[in-house]
This record gives sequence, C-alpha cells and structure tokens, in this order.
Amino acid sequence: MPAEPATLRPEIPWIDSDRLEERLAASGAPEAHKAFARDLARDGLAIIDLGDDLIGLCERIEAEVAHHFAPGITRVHDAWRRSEAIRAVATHPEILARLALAYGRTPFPFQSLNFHRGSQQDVHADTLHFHAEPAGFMCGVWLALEDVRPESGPLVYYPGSHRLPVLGMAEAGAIDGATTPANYNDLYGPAILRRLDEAGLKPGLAMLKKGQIAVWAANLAHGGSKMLDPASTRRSLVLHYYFDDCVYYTPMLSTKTRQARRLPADIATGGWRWPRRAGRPVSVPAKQFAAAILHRLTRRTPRF
Ligand SMILES: O=C(O)CCC(=O)C(=O)O
Repeated sequence: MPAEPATLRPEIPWIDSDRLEERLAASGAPEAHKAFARDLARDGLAIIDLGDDLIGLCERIEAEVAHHFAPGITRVHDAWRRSEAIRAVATHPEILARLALAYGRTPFPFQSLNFHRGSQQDVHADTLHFHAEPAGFMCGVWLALEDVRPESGPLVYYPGSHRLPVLGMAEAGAIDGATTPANYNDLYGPAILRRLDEAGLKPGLAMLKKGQIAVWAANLAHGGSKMLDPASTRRSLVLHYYFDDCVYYTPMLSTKTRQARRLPADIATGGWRWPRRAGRPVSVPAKQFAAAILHRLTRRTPRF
C-alpha cells in the first residue's frame, strides 16, 4: 500500500478527528470499511468479520505455534518470525485497508503475541506501553483462533474509554522515572479502574467466533477477564500496529526529560522502522539500536 505524501498525513488519527465523516465520504472505500472506522471512533473497538476467509490461516497458525506451548507457557512473543501464517494475517490487505482508512496513515504490524489460554491480564491501555508522536497512531488487533467461550476468560474492554485522558505512571502517582513492576501493579491498575468507574464506563466481553477480529484503539482500556474454567483454552493471536512517519516510544519507561524511543520491527519486511518526525529521522538511543541489531542477527526471519 503506497504511503501518502507527507503533506497529506493527518496529525491526528481520522477516528479522533471531527472530519472523520468528510474523510470517509471522500474515500470511495467499501461500506464495510467505513462502518469499521465509525465503530472504532465511537467505541474504541471494532470487529472485522471476513466470513470463513481466515479459518484456514487460524488453523495454520495453531499448527505453526503449537510446539512453543510447553507446560507452563501461556503466551509466545513474536512467533511471526517463524510463522508464515502469522505474517500472512498481519499483512492481510483487508486489515491494512481498514486501518489505513480509520487512521489516515499507512499501518505496519510490529509485534505478535500468541495465547493458548485466557491472559487474565489486568485492565490497561496500550498507551502506557506503546505510544506514538503524533498521539494515537497505534492499535491492537486480536484474532480468535477458536470460538471464545465465556468460561475461558474472554478479552474484556470498556467501550468509550479511548476518549478518557491518557493515563501515565505519573498521573497514576508514580515518581517520575521510577516505574517498577510493583508500582505498576499498585498504582496503575487501581488508577485506571478508578477512572473507568468515575466515568461510569461498563465492561464488555469480546465473544468472538474463530476467524473474527477485534481491533482496539491505543487508549482503550482492556485486559483479560477471569478464567472461570482453568482448564479451558482460548487460543488467540494479538498483533500490535504502528503507523508510518511517527516517533515510537514506551511511556512507562520514559521520564519528563527522556523519551524511551523504540525501533519497532516491521513484520512485512522482517526489518525495522526508524522513528520519524514530519518525514525526518529522529535519534534512537544506542541501547535500542544495539538490541534491534542483535534481534535481527539472532532471529532469522524467512522471506515470504
Ligand atoms: O487477550 C487478552 O486476554 C488480553 C490481551 C491484551 O491485553 C493485550 O495484548 O494488550
């Protein structure tokens, strides 16, 4: 998909803009894509249903990652490097076209997570972990590799919470630059739940069928609900996307004076994307650069 000329790239995602309808009308996009963008703008989560199109890929993903799930391992990071089927989903034209329409920039997938069971992950927004400048150019894509059952700990989310102010560790009460696993759990978790409660937002469960996809906006509060049956499986694939020509960083590890910049991978090429501001490359700390090179050298990604 060709990148838009830099002059046409919006500074805020279309889904966050009061010009969304104007943009959709001018796009000539299929009605299903427009409905997706409207749902994402309104709720912060939207469903992509490609009928049976992804069923075969779901089965291939399961076959390609099954051997990673040794006893005790419930999530696998970046299996895209070894799974052609994950790369095929991550770069699926139907997903990329919807994201490009909703955001107004060209998306690229940079990370994958496979789950065998429910994650039971605490409620959070991805804006704490993966943020961008300009803000909002990041989203999560969740593919059901099997029908989700209520007892398996479905993905939980709070419709409308993407419109709340971004909650960082400082707003949650942490001393600047002092994020630790303990204060993350003690401060961030309760703070986001308090905000959701004060805003009167109620949770929903993503009861997806095999092959259906949920896309969430970066600031949507979400997590994994409690597994009512500990033996149940809930096989799923999570992909994280950034958009071109942005600065990518980790707010949780940033301070008032130091932005913890990222050098995200690009699943489409197996390489990485250099962060940019208005078309110009920005600096990346040597540590991140070295980590990206090491990653590249030690984890071979076959071409496809
Ligand atoms: O799949 C889940 O249970 C939660 C996933 C999640 O919160 C995430 O990937 O950010």
